[in-house]
Amino acid sequence: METETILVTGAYGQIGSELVEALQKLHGKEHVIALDVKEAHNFDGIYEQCSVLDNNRLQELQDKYKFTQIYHLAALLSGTSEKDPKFAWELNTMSLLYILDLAKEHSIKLFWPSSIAVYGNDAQKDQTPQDEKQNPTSVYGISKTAGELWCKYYFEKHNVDVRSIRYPGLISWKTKAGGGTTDYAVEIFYEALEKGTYNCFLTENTYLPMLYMEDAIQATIQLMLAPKDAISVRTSYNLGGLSFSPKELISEIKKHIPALEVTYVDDFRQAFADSWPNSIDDSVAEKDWNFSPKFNLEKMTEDMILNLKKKMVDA
Ligand code: AKB
Repeated sequence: METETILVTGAYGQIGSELVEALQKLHGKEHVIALDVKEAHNFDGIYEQCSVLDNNRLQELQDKYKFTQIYHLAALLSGTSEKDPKFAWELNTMSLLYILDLAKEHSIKLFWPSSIAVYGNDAQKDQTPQDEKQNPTSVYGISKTAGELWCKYYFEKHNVDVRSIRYPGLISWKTKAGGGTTDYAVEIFYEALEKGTYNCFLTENTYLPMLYMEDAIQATIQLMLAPKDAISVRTSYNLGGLSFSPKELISEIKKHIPALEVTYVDDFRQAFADSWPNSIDDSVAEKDWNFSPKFNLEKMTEDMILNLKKKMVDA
């Protein structure tokens, strides 16, 4: 493998915290630079505190480290974006443009995350195809649709090797999700173990595509390692993996925590969930770079509970 110098933005986020560790294992700690707007706390590796909207600083960091790859993860998710739409647009879209320009000027290979939020009410709900129409209803979804088109534009006009995944809801035990619509599927595990009760903000039969973080990290790295000519999609790849409703997840969790009690009070995120796919057709990702998730609902639930219990004992 060639020697890479890799920047990961949003390094303290749900994906970033696990991706940094995986990249450190693959490339060595000295080759991964973690960046976040937060102050470093107990960080094991190279860390830079910086806003992704500070374009001058990003350029200085490029001069300092000479990045060959960037994973640009910093963004506001669907719930938080609605609270400050203009800031969400600026953070999610302007920072991508700064990074795309860096990638263009310095021939950097780039990963950028899109989301199932690009789809709207008029998209096919079940097994949503790769090229289905996009009419997003959330500020977050709008920023992701625009971002996908910017990625394709920079690939076609400037030959930037930018690769992207439309992540579904991601379920993880190392770092909590923050500000999304699919967060219920992470929160419920914590509350089931800590309190034995959960108040769900989506209705019980809301199906959404989901993926366990281990599979998401594996897919992300696999996509970045794939040969350039295998990449047929320069907007963003559909990725599904799992599809389940709160009711189905609860019945799986109850196999481990039978006393769990759940109430339902839906909030503004229900409308986003209703506008998103129930499940995703990810056959193009499978064909182009062999996406093949390992975790089903049962295995994922078991692994989450096992690891969260250990984490709670160690805390
Ligand atoms: C969210 O719920 O906002 C995110 C996403 C599906 O992109 N998890």
